[in-house]
Amino acid sequence: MDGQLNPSDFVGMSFWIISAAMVAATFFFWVERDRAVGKWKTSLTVAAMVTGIAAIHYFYMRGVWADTGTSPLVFRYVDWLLTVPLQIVEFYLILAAIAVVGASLFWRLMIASVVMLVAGYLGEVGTFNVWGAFVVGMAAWIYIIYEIFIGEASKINAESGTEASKTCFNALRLIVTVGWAIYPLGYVLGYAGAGSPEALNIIYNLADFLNKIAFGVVIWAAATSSSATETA
Ligand SMILES: *C/C=C(C)/C=C/C=C(C)/C=C/C1=C(C)CCCC1(C)C
Repeated sequence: MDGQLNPSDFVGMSFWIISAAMVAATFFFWVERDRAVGKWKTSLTVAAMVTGIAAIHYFYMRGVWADTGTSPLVFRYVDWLLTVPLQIVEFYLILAAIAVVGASLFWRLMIASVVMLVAGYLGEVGTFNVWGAFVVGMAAWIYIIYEIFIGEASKINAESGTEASKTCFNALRLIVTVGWAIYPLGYVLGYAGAGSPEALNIIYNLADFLNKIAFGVVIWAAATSSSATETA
């Protein structure tokens, strides 16, 4: 292969289109930061960091796919290891804006997200049994869901949240539950039976598009809503 993207290669084209969307989203969050009030400004900065980091990785991953026709596995996980913890930081920032939040909650969420990703990586590269690693990754994800629906994070949101912060928190936890569920689906379709790198990559790509951009849009909506002044 000559490194040129074939327009009929829909997986390759999805890398391309999402690169453009990530760049556009980064500019959007960055510029809109001016309209946000108080502590919400930092949240928009972090949203722009997430899509910005993803944009760089998407440009590169598109090249790997076009050149080799194989999954850009290492760069995918480097991207996730940078951006998923940043999204965890977002959750924490929203809670920290409304209440005094212990650092242990932050670390529990952070460690769970890293365990989830490291397990997935070791399963995908074949260091661990692919399904054993999957179970470990699922358990870590389910722990995060527990924390934001039932655990301490959910209690802080319910007790101290303002209208804007609650709407934002509730939308973000929906993304972490429903939006993030697309990833294990991609993993299963990528490795069950004969396995399919096409299915794996197209599903991961769509999931990133949704979860990184929608995540930022939810924060943007809260940051620029009139009630955001409550937490300024
Ligand atoms: C911007 C990137 C994001 C939000 C990536 C999220 C990735 C996941 C939620 C991955 C989840 C996985 C499991 C729950 C089981 C093991 C396999 C993974 C790593 C794909």
